[in-house]
Amino acid sequence: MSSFVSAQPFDFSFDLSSTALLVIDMQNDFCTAGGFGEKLGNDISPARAIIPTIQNVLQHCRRLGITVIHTREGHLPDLSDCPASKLQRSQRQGAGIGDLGPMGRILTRGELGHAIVDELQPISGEYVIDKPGKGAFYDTELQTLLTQLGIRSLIVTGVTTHVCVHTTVREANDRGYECLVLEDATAAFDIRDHEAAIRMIHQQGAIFGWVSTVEQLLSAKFE
Ligand code: TIU
Repeated sequence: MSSFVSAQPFDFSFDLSSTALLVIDMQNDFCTAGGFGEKLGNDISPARAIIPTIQNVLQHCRRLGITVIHTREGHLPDLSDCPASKLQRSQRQGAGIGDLGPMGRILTRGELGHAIVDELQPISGEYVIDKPGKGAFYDTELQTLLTQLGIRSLIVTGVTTHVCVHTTVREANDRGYECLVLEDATAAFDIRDHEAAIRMIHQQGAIFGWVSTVEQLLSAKFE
């Protein structure tokens, strides 16, 4: 069934069966005090604020039967998948990857900080992609999964708009996927980064994606 969402810069059309909802990095490390995001020097409240909004989107997509894919940024316990450059900059910023924090080792797989927040826990039948980088395609099985599922369009939510959301949408666009970013279901720690990132996506005639609100998605027309 084809669907049309009113979006910037023009309507986004997609087919339910070939669309996936991406929920990017809604983990304690970015959304909870003491995690990687806060230790980097950020106010994490914008990330927490979108949790109920994403719950709403998840509920809607689950009802429609849309494929749901969650991602988590984090590294293997031995940090063998963490480039030295990333490790050094995290340490310099007081958020050393692998160091012990209030929720276990920072940005490390298996730790509480790495877990998706309680409110957005995946349910049976949903996918979780663990990624060592900012983009969800780099060094992950996401491309293979999307090919197997016949996915062509992505509805994108999560954090942070200018870092992991942007990198993932850019990677997806280059691979031929059409991406709709929900501006009120994504967040950056600083509103200026969020607003600039959102504008960059849809300018130049949807140069690498479309942007709509959750309300616009919920009002999508089906044909
Ligand atoms: N620091 C920051 O804005 N973001 C990240 O490090 N990762 C994600 O965006 N998930």
